Amino acid sequence: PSKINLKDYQKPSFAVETVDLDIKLYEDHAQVASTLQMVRQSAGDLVLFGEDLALLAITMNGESLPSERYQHRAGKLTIADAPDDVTLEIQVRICPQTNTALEGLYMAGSGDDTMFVTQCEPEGFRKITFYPDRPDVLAVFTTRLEADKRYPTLLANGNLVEAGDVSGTPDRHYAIWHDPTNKPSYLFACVIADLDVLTDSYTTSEGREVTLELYAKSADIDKCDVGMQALKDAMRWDEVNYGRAYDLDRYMIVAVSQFNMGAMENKGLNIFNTACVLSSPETTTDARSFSVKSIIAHEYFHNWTGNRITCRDWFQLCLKEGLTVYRDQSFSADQQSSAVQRIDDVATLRAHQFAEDAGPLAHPVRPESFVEINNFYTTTVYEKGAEIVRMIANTLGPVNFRKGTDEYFRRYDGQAVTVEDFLSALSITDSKIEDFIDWYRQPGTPVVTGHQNYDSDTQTLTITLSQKTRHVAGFDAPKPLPIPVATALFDRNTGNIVAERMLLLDQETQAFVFENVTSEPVVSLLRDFSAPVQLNYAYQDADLAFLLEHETNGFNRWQVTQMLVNRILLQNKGEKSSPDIYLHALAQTLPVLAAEDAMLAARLLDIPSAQELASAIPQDYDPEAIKAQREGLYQQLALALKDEWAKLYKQLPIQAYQDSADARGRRALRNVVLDMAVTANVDGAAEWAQQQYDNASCMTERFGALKVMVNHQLAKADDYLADFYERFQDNDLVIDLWFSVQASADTVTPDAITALLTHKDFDWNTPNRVRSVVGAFSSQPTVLWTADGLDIYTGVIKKLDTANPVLASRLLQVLARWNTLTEPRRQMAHEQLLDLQKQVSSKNVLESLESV
Ligand code: HT7
Ligand code: ZN
Repeated sequence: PSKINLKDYQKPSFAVETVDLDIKLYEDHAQVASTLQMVRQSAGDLVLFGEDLALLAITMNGESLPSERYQHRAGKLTIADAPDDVTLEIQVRICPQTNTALEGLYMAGSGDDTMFVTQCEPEGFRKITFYPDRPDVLAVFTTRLEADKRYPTLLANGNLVEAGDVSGTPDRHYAIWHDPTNKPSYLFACVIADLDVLTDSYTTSEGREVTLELYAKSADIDKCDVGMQALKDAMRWDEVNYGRAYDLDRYMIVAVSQFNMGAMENKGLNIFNTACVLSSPETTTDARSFSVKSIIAHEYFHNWTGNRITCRDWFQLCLKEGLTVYRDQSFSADQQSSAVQRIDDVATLRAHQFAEDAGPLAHPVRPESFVEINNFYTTTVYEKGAEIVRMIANTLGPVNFRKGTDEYFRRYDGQAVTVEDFLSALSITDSKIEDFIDWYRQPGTPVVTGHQNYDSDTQTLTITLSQKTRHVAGFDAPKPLPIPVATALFDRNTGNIVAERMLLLDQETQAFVFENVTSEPVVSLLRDFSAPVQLNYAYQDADLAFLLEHETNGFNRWQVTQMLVNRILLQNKGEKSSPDIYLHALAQTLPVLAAEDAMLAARLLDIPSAQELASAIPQDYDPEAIKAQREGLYQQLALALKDEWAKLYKQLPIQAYQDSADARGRRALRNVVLDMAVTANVDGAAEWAQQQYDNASCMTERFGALKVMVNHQLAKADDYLADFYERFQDNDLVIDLWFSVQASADTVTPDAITALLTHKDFDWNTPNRVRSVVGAFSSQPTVLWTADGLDIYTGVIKKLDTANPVLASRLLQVLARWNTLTEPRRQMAHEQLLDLQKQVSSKNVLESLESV
């Protein structure tokens, strides 16, 4: 398959003014008729893309187009010598009923319980009809849908214009929708289904009355309130924080159980994975429910950052995704403790993005070439992209950042633009912002090293910082980047801050001098994680313990505990820190913090996952050794605070369910304490788990208890697993939890995974179910990196390669760490991957395998 390069970008030769689509759904196929009004913009052929389509007829300006007038090859239909004004009428036949790739128009569900939905980003529209399917072609769409009346719900983008019975066929009906906004084809959507709807309304700051509709299966309609409230909160938040109001009279969200990712921001008609929109206390954990709110907000925020201003080409994906993730993170930080939000965002970045940037799949936030764009919906594009926007926002400060975003919306509304355009608008108050372009171009996580020198005679403190980014093969030698390092100096005696500055490290090495420092302070660097870098500063462990006590916000306190843990677990040039200082500091902090901020207290007990630790090991990674060290430290922590667990657990009794930040914090801490207590063998702790399960007021408590029982193989674990299954067997999302708690268990075996993959409720066609076993299993490196583990894992990839290449390729990316393993695991993994290469054919999987 051929590579597409950013440098080869060319404007389309034709613009599309209007599109009329007519989609008729039948029992075993669909017929799609389209009329495109096109106008020449520049010299060149008229190019349409199409995949998996049977072309039935094509006319140009009213006349049938003979086959010698066009070329149809490799997914492209090219018409040379087209006139300047063109009306194309195209008829195709597609088969949504057998579309397991879940791109284009596809059927979800089975038997009598089916629905039809679309997924067009990035290149799914070309599986519906021939079209110039690229994000810089914007058009006004009118969509007519026709189907059997057993699908009463007919939805498409925009406003409903007309609906009625199809004359002559009493079982069929139709609806016509018109979307007045100019949009790229990747934002097209339609739904043909039998759904219930939760309706609400919202009045925008501009006085527009908007109807809000959340569509779900009737059994799920009682789980839509959280999502609806989040939508209204997001609409208000965008008006207040960015001055952006909604622009149509209707906003629809549809929940579907078979979906490749989380959700999709189609104009006025978002389509959501059920896992990312449904929420109820009895069936949804707090963590999931919180993420429902942020995903609803994310998709809503795309209406301005993505839909009204879109990407010129798919290389610019981070333009909409990085900015929108930054916006959803900021929204979520306003809904809970901002420290905990930052902790969770940084933990995700460090666990996944740093690993990606350290391995063979490293790529710039704005890639320069790809074979399959679906492979670039990565944590680098999304999360590192968001960190770049955050650095820009922090550098500008709130007032100038808002001036910059206002300018961005003013200049580019209705256009398809680039990262350079974004930076040029953001830099109206400070031209140095344009220097951030290198962050978009250069792969690899910069490593910042540093030390300090205090001179008591001159009362100056000099902090020397250096940066180095690894040279990733295939890219230019790395340049120094602008790295904002938020810094504070703490007086050792009083614990107060004596100076606070944002240091801008933009050269290879720089010295920063602080004057009038009367005694040697403790330096706190990279506060709030001011840049996505790895920091290796010459700290003493005691300084970190000091900062744990005195830092002024929860995030910075968490960050120093993580630094301490890393020093204990990961070899630092041959030396490892002793855990004593860490254990002592936590023993002092935890009891007080538990009463003040339970959620933060729970996070302070975090020990990075085995995968995250692995990502910091460049070679000779031994999964068994890492697991043993990690568990060893966890055990030491549990034992060091053994006397606390019973006290804390009693202070956190089960109460009637509440959805407040405080109640969520208490539930989170209770689950962590329960696990610690069982680990430390506290008397009666196994019974606490059973009682917590039996008396649970919500899923967070019930599932937390079940997880502890399964992970620690408590005597009654199997009985409780059976009870959980029995109680929730009709709820797919809860059964996903049942699969995942077993597949990710500390004690899982390859046989147990095989049993789950062959369970009667396992379903290869439902990505959520596949992820609940396969994704969960990949969190256990000691099992994954064995001959049997790899056999199972590569078997899954083979199975999905042609059925669902997007999912197969995403799952495959986990294996990118093979190269760092110790022998003989490394050799074994390499052989398995070479063998896999011979047995797969999708360009998605082949491209990932080539880089891996
Ligand atoms: N913009 C969307 C990205 C996306 C996607 C979503 C669902 C299914 C397949 C998909 N391919 C790409 C999601 C987002 O970032 O909001
Ligand atoms: Zn997005």
